[in-house]
This record gives sequence, C-alpha cells and structure tokens, in this order.
Amino acid sequence: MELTSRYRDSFPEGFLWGGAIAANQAEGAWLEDGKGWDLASCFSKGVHHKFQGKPEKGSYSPHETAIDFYHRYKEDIALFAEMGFKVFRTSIHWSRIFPKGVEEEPNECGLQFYDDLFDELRKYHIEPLITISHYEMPLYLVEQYGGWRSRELIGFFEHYCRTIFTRYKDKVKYWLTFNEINNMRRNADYVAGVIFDGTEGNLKQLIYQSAHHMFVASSMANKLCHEIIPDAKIGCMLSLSNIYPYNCDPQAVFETMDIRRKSLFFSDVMVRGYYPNYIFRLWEENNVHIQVEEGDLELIRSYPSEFVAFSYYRTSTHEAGKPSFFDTGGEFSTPNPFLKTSEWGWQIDPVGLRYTLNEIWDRYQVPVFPVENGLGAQDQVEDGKIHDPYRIEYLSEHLKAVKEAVKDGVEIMGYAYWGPIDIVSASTSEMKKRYGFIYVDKDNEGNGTLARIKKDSFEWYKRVIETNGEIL
Ligand code: BGP
Repeated sequence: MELTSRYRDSFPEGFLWGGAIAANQAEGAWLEDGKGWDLASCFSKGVHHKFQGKPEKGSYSPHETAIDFYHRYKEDIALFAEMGFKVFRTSIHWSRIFPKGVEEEPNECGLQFYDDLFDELRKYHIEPLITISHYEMPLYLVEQYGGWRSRELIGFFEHYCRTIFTRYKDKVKYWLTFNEINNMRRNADYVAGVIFDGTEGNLKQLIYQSAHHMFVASSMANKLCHEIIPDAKIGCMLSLSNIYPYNCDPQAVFETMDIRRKSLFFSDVMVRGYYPNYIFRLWEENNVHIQVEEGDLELIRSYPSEFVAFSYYRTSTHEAGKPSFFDTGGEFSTPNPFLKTSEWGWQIDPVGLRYTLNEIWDRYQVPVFPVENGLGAQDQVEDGKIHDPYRIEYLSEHLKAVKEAVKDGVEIMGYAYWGPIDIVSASTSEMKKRYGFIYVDKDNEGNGTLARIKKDSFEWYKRVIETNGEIL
C-alpha cells in the first residue's frame, strides 16, 4: 500500500491569524490604579540606549501614555475583530499585579484590568496569547535585587505566575514565558535578563548564571501552568532573525553556525530540557561556573517548553573574523547585497522566514509560532488616509514564505503580525517607527489626538484572514 502523504498545500483549519503587542509599548497609564514603577518606563530613549532611570519630572516620556491602550482597548479590539483576528498577543505588566514584585497580595485593580481585557477578546472569539514578561519587571526588583542575577527572583516570578494562572485559567490558554530570552546573551544592558546594573567583572558569568535562573523560572512556570490550566499550551519565545555566512569560506560558515548556536542555546535548554555539550567549552574558556541547586536540572528536564514562538524581522550575513552586533531586530554584521533594507536599516528577507521556520522545526520537532514579524516604516497621512503598499508587500512576501513552510511540512500554530496598531518602538521609543494596520495619531514628541485610522493594509490583512491565506 502507498504511504499516506502528509503534504498539505494550504494553511490548516484553525490557523491562528492575528497580531502582537506588548503592555509596556501600548498601555500607558504607567502609574494608574496601583501600578508600580516598571523597568520599561525607564527606557525613554529605547533599549538601544543605556538604562535611563525614572524620567525627570516634566520631561516627555513615551511610555507614560503610550497609545493609551489601557483606556482604549475596547475600540482597538473591535478593530482587530473587524480584521478577523483569531489570536491577539499582548503581555501582562507584572507591576500592575505586584507593584514592587515582592508583595504577598496582588493589586486587585491590575488583575481586574486584564480580566476585562480578556473578556473583551473572548467576546469576539479571539484567543489571548499572553507573554508573562515582555522586556519588563517591577523596578523594585531591578533596584533591590539586580534583576535575574538574583536567584530570589525565581520565587517572586513563581508567585506572579501562580496568581495569573489561577485568575485567568478559564480565559487564557496560550502562554509565553520570557520575551526574546536569547537577547540577553549579547548585551547585558538589554532588558531580557535585566542585569545591566553593575556589569563589571565577568559578564559572561553574570549572563549565564542569570539565564540559569530564568530557565528554572520558566520550567517552574510550565509546571504550574499545566497543573492549574491542564488544557493550556506554554512556550518559550526567542528572537530568531537569522544570519547567513557571507560567502563559502568554510571559516565563515563555521563561525556563522556558532553565532546562531549561541542564540539557539536558549531554546536548546528550554525545549530539549538539558544543557548542550557545546556550551561547556564556552564556559570553560571564559571561566564561567554555574551554580545550580538540587532539583534545578530535574525541573528543567521535566517541564520543557511545548512550542517555540519567535520574532523574525530580517537577516544579515557574517564574514570570517568580523564582529557581529545585535539589536532588537536580532544579529547583524555585513549587509547582504541581495536584500532591500528598511528605513531603520533592517534587511528584508522573506525567504529567511521560511528558512527559520524549517530550521526550528527540524531542530526540535515541536510546533513553531512566529509571533512577531512586521515592517516599521514612516507613514504619511494624506486627506485622512494612509497608503502603505510597502507594508502590504512586506507582509504578502512573508506570508507566502510561511505558506511555503507549511508545504515543507513545518507545524505552524499561527502568525501574529508585530504591531497591528502603531505603538512605541522598543529599540528607540519612537512613535514614527510604525508597524500598524491601524494608525495612531501621536508623534515622537507626544503631540496628537490618539485617534485611530485604518491604513490600506487593514483591508488587505482582513482579506488574508477571511480566505485563510488563500489570497496573498
Ligand atoms: C522585538 C521586541 C518587541 C518589538 C520588536 C520591534 O525585539 O520583542 O517589543 O518592539 O522587536 O522592535 P522595534 O520596536 O524596536 O522596532
């Protein structure tokens, strides 16, 4: 008899089409209803700059009101529903639930806000996909404990997770632990690991010890999630914009593999459930000694991530012996002459998305979920309209690539476009770096009515979802 084919040439039924934002880039209301100071609000110039601390009184800070999603989420969710969203990714602002991060009792107003938000999504049959920590934490935990360098964070995080899982167990079935956890490996003043304060000494030691704490915390969250919400799925989230060898120099090819593997180290641990052999050489050569406690390795092994969610914006190339750099878009080094570049210098590469989807599926054989992909561009309003053919082209080409990956046999849970509504940029805290299908009337200095206007891409994405990706 003939072997049954698993080939499919279209997006599966139930494919989770939608979009993604993060609390700190959208909500505003930064100290409202009992919320405490959070880390992200201390990056008024964006995470590409050093930690800037609490903004000075009277100075403009983009996070203070952001796009006021906190008060306008009903209007925004109605627009997402109009586009036909099946999934909406956002994050919970930890400091709304625990203003300092160390309290026993949660802040009821904060919990109620997310209750209402999730109810609103459910009203339209939109699945919430919730990042537990998206580049932020209560500032108190940074100032008093130095972020994830401290093992004590595991306990605070566990309490936070238990609280939100218990509260939202009937409303949220898709969870992610840490946003772009692998971004902490290159630059300690990035916000993924929150260990930038006092990074003198052996930085690699600090990064990998903090990562160990986060691995334990993540597995702890996976365990709790399965206990409290048995029908939920919980995954890890990485920045997986890709990097190619610049040429066929074997040295460039090897070094590129090695750069990529240092990034994939994080999912290697979180999905496979153990530390891979190659990391011990790096630790040996850099005098890194990781302290583990009894039960840590067992926990990591027993409660791995069920799926790999990731951001993908671009690719770059690597030449033998050249340094590579890093920003919120991922790794970069030598520009690729075959690719066009966005206004913010990110090289646009749809094939790279297909490549990445295959790479991750082949490596782990667990479902994959691109939960961030999009084009940041400056839009012009003309007669109250925004024509954004460049965004439609970007999206069309990337979705064709996702469809090719479906045909390749990759198990893909859905696609969440980054920034379906304009929000504050993470890297530069600008408003003018716009990703949205929905324009928000606010500029870099904070002027504007915050009115929402549909761009041309709004109708385009709506049709994609309506046809389940048949028309791209
Ligand atoms: C990712 C972050 C997001 C997001 C995105 C785009 O690294 O997870 O929070 O902002 O990058 O980056 P930017 O906003 O800098 O354009």
